[in-house]
Amino acid sequence: MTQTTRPEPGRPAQIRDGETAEQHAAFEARIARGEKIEAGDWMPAEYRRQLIRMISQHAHSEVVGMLPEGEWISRAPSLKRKTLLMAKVQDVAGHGQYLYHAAEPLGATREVMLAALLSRRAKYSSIFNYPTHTWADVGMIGWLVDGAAIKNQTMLAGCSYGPYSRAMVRICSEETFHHKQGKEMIVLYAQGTPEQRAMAQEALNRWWWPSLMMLGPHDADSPNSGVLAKWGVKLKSNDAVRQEYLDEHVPELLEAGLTIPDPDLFRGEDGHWHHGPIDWTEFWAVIKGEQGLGETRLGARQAAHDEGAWVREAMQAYADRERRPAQAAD
Ligand code: FAQ
Repeated sequence: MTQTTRPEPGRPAQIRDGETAEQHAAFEARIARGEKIEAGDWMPAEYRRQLIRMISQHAHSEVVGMLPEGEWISRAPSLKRKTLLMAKVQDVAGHGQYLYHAAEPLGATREVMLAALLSRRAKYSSIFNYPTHTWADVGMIGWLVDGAAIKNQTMLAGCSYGPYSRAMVRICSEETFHHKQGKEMIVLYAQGTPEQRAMAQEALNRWWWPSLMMLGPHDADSPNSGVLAKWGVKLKSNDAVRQEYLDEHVPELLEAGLTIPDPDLFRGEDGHWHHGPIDWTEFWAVIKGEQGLGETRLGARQAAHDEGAWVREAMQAYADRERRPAQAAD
């Protein structure tokens, strides 16, 4: 859809063939005034490309994100926990829908986006390639993963692209419920029997570092951040969001009586919590599917896609019939 052109000297790389500096200036003035950009408005090709990349990857993350917790629906320890988890997983399916809808008017069809996921050309969040070993992982995903997602998405709710921003408002309000149910569960286990305490601590040991990684590489290693910040999509950097996540979650986890598995963690004189070095080798290996459950997750998505073929065919047949001009009864 977009063409990569060699930038002329003095011409910003984001101005593509067929676009003018005046169009860019008018577009950036709209963003500076706090206006939302809607799907039918003029936008730079690079803004469109970045939004499709980011929103489709976000949608894929929601869809793949149903798998680690979905595995536990049939093994939930009580009716209450089962109904909460079913509601959460259904919400997450809905989040995927809102997000695909936000990307579609930009020119990305659902078929193309799903094909990119299934052929491993599109990414989805690294966090969902980690396994869920015990029921406490379900609680820890709610507390940490939804907690990190909310920090990132509250920021994105203010982004310049209207459909994404509005989807984020609704998604964040639902995720706040997911976050609370996870935290409530882990706090209970952390104060429970020795077995429950051990289960909660082991889950924290597994999810702590991946939850820090899911907010993206350090700012110096984040190639997309510059243009996304310039055009009002990312209002905070990866490290700034990670800092907010840390400052909220570290005191709460400690208060729950849990030990954070980072010997270098400390609270600085600046009042902020600072973590030790993150293993970015693991992060990239997990994203590439060289480590973790990437193949298992995509295998499950492929199977669901294949098994759903008859539903897509039936819907297409219905849509075709509805589009046909009314025929005479005879
Ligand atoms: N995993 O230049 P940056 C959830 C890639 S939703 C995989 O910093 P950017 C709900 C990145 O794509 C969780 N890849 O990239 C839930 C780029 O590669 P590319 C998902 C990652 O876009 C909870 C490269 O690294 N949330 O959890 C990751 O400026 C519980 C360089 O990075 C969203 O998608 C990663 N973690 O910043 C569901 C939010 N991080 O594409 C179920 C929207 C980076 O150039 C249960 N997305 N990469 O080939 C964003 O805010 C941004 O895309 C970031 C990354 C912040 C994730």
